[in-house]
Amino acid sequence: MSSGATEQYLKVRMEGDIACVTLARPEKRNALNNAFARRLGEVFEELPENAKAAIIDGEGAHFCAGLDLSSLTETTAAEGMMLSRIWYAAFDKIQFGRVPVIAVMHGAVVGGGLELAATCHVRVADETAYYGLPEGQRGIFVGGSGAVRIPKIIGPSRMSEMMLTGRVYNATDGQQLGLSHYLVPKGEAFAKAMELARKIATNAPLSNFAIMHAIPRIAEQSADQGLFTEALMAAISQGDPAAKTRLRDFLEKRAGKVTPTD
Ligand code: 1HE
Repeated sequence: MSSGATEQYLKVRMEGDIACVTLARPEKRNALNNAFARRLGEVFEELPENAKAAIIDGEGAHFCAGLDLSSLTETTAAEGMMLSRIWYAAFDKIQFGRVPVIAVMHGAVVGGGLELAATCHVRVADETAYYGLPEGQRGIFVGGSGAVRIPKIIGPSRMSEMMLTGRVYNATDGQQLGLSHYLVPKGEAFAKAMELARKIATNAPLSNFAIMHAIPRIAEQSADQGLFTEALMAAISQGDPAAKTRLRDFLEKRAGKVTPTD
């Protein structure tokens, strides 16, 4: 259910077949409270039919300052548990939704903001981006799926160290660690994300679905089960008419070759 109070925090627009979702609470550095997090999930559930990829960015100088800390001052343990469940549900709708999602990161990508970025399939940063998990300093713990998603990117040891010491990684470090897949000059991340989104949108929808849904699940399976799941997904995608057309296009010299980038 959408809430009038949170509508103003999220701006959604279509650029062709790309859905652009902007966190728009710059006065609080795009900090997410419960209603905001819930609405974010709903937006991804309700993406327009014609959307083939999506981009999340943040208004102002920062991507996202994480959890709105004012929402924790009076909460009980039981309410805290429910808060996490709201974030999990919302973030699942992003990671396991209908279309691949690209995060555009600049400025602070911290706490729940990093958890949100880790949920996205592709992450583009500009050189102002920095990454931190200040939960240790705030007396709390990650609660928006970061303990599951972030170690898959940087490893549990590095995540623990970040949280224990309050270490902040800059954009160059973040690129080396895999927190970003692309690092571009200041102000150019959205354009890069749009270029990538347009490329993703030209893939066969079933391939995109398999990449988003099968790869993270196979990573959780034993090798034996993972290979079985992979073979199923490969067989289903190969059987799709879109695959047959694309394979023929290549064999009959109508499709591009794989070429090195600059
Ligand atoms: C906030 C929040 C927030 C800013 N909750 N209000 N996240 C953090 O611990 C990060 C806390 N924020 C910061 O360290 C800084 O605000 C920033 C580095 C992100 C930005 O600094 P700056 O100088 O641009 O802004 P500012 O002056 O610090 O903040 C502007 C306003 O936003 C100010 O409110 P105002 O009423 O005084 O104008 C801040 O209080 C407010 N603000 N960040 C609430 N996070 C599901 S569990 C996830 C657990 C976590 O995410 S823990 C990490 C939380």
